[in-house]
Amino acid sequence: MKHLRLFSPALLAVLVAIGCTSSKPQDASAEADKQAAPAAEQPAASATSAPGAQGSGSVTGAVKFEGTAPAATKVKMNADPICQQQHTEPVMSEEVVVNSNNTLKNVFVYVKEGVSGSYSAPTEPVVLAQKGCWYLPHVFGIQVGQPLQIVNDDATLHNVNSKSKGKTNKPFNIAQPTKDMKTEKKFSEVEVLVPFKCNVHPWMHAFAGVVNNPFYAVTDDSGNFTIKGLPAGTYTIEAVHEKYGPQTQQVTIGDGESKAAEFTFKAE
Ligand SMILES: [Cu+2]
Repeated sequence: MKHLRLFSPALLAVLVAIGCTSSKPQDASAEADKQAAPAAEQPAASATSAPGAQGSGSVTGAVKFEGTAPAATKVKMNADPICQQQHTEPVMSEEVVVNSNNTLKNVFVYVKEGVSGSYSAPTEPVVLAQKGCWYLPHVFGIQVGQPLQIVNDDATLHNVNSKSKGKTNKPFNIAQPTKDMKTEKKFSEVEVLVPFKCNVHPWMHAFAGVVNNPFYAVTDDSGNFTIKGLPAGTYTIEAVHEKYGPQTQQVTIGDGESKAAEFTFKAE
């Protein structure tokens, strides 16, 4: 037990809480993951479903923000010097990021209804980095069955705690004690949004929009989003924000047509 002295009492408490006192990655829900694995290998739609079409329509728009944005809070990382020393500039909370043009960043926008056919998951992984004790990206989309590669870019322990509430998506809780450690996960069903947090650094939060088609986007520094490649049809578009929740609207697009959609979230 001598090596345990290397850890601070806080880290030790976390390690004990997640059942990890070795230098190897541990998965507190490994057994649950094993059971869920067959489901994760299945495509989103049943095998009898026809392949989904690629079209040339698009939905482009912005997510506006009305009212006074909550004051951004400065993140204190002094609990872990390895985190703190990687930042020369102040790090601000990303829970609500209002852009200079009064739009909202990090809103997950996707086609909730109206897509037919099944879309196979890309084999290319989505990468969730932990760099400077910060998740990059903060909000991201991923398809059912697509690999999620979780990477530790820091020379400190991170714990990745997924709080999935799905029927077949299992929450997972993994420790990545060393730099460059990688863990791959998959989701087996649509779930928007799946939160992630780090038990060691409680300021670390990320959110995944798990969908079963490639028609999604995340709003950028100007609050804009574009969803391309849609076949002609009538779709329910949903915009989801981690604090302000979901909003939906219907859009009908013809072949090759580009339609605008605008959402407005209001300060609480
Ligand atoms: Cu961490």
